[in-house]
Amino acid sequence: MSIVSRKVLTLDEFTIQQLRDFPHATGELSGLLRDMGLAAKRVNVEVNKAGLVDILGDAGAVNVQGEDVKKLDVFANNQFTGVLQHGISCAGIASEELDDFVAFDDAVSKNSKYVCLYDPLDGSGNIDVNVSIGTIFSVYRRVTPQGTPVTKEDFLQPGRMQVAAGYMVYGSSTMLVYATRRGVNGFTLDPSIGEFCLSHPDIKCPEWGKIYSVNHGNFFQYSKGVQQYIDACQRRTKDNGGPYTQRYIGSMVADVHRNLIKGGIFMYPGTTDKPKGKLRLLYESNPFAFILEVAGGRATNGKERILDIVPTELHQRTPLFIGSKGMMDELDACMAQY
Ligand code: P6P
Repeated sequence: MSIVSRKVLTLDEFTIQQLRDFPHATGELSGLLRDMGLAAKRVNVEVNKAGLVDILGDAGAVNVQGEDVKKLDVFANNQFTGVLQHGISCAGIASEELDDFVAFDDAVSKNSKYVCLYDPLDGSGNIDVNVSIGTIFSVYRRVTPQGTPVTKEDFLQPGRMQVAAGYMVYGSSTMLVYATRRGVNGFTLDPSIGEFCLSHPDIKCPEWGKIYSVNHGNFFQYSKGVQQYIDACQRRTKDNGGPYTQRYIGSMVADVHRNLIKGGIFMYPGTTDKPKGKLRLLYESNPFAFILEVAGGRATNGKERILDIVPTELHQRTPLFIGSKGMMDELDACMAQY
């Protein structure tokens, strides 16, 4: 019998194959995910050129093609907003780059059943030192009637209502990882064919890990419980499940992606200066919380499950503790003592 080479599925093929298992699905969510993949490929091209900004011109300049050079995060925002607005699956968006949400007003979009929220380019401050950066996105079914313009109510849903969430990491390779309730799957961009290919099927977060990620510079601004947990991480030895390694590169997508794959915990706690922390609930913490929970991990704000928080405003912040279940349970035990 001839040996059939293992078929590597592209993102498009994978999302279409998922439809085969759900014959009643309209394919809108699959279409939205493919749209996000298309925009990510365009963003990836520009991110990879970022180091040439002196040659290609910085934001505000006019490049050799006579085009206005935009800041990369503005460019990224325009790419994601554009593909969703011109697709058939999304009725409106909210973005870290925009003060308010955008209701798409054409008839096709108004009749779509999903809304999407994203941080189009998280960690963009790391671009000039060539550290991995990323895009983070979240998808909800709208709660207002199809055919009408979306309202803020469609965006202020608790994270447990997400139908999908994902991220792209523009690093040594470019990956797209997304979760639905059926599982978490990772795709790596193959530049030779310009397609995201299934490279990490059915990702599970290890129940334990040895990596803890936190900004030690804020240590003395953290609560006693957080300080206690960090201290316990540092005291781990080979005789009690350690030694642990501290890894924190200041780019949430890269830090959380690594901990998802290898096991670990990522913390952005509240501080005395910023009690709510720095990270946004709707388009940073919620998407990652959904992904980690589907993969078997946990995510809290130090007191409650991130996905249960009922949002009150688009850009609200939250402390975030996320990662391997065993490590999160241990953190809870520390926090409960104080
Ligand atoms: P700090 C990037 O600016 C970001 O939003 C996240 O990607 C990252 O985890 C965090 O901020 C780093 O913040 O205060 O530790 O430099």
